[in-house]
Amino acid sequence: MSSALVPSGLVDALRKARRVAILTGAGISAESGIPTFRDALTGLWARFNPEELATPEAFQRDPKLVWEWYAHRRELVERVEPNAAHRALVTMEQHVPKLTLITQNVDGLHQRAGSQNVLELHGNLARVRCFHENTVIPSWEDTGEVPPRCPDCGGPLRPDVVWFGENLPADAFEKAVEAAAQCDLFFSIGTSGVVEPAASLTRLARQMGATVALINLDVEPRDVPPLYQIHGKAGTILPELVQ
Ligand code: BV8
Repeated sequence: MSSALVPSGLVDALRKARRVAILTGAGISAESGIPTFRDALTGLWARFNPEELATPEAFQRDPKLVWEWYAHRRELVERVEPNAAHRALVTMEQHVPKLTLITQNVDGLHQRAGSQNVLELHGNLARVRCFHENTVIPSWEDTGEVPPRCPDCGGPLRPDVVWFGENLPADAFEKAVEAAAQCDLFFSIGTSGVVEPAASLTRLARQMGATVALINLDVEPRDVPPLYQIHGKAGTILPELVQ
């Protein structure tokens, strides 16, 4: 059933869709209390530009600062819960024959909400890996050093996220490209579409003839298929869409 928030054409497209692909960004976690990348980070980190901290060069220049930035974000993520938008995508996944959830977020909230088929294009800040060997390190001795040392090679540990200038995990991105190219219906939810190559997935879906729906706070409303632009909060719109 359509509502004032969701165009009836999009409700129909979702009902008929065989394959749905979804790209999410920081905006879908905003209502859980996690600042988006583009918002000035609050408090201690407000003076840093994320794009300057989220790089291998920043880590090599000041590993302690970068490690502590991620430790701060990890603690924040541990304190918050998935929101109604994350939960609505779990409901959608249960009713669509094939749904691929591609996220740029590193907060793990889609998995905590219960989404099963999640592709993490930019890693996950709950995981840690060796800076030299790139192996994921499940646990390490807390010697008080910041960043902690790799138990295998003694080098520094780093968050298991993709920094600017680093390649995306090839398997995840290949699957994301395949899902975007083959879907009937593509959602871009809570992303400014600035960061590549993630942003290219929305363009690919459109080029391949999918119906595309953008859900964001900074889009002009549009409901002319095959492109829908829905202005508003993901936590309000998505539950309406899947009800
Ligand atoms: C790559 C993990 C190949 C870390 C992230 C020069 C040299 C090298 C590369 C480049 C270069 N120039 C450009 C590039 C490409 C670069 C890039 O895209 N740069 C940008 C700045 C232009 N990309 C890369 O480097 C990628 N790798 O290209 O490899 C390569 C390799 C070597 C050399 C050349 C090429 C790697 C990119 C991954 C970076 N890592 N995250 C961490 O998190 O710390 S990206 C990070 O920023 C996030 O993961 C996310 O992807 C991105 C933030 O974007 P959004 O999620 O969209 O968030 P944003 O705040 O921007 O927007 C939020 C939106 O939500 C807003 O529109 C808002 O209106 C909306 N919103 C808010 N609230 C709500 C809402 N909507 C709905 N409801 C709400 N309630």
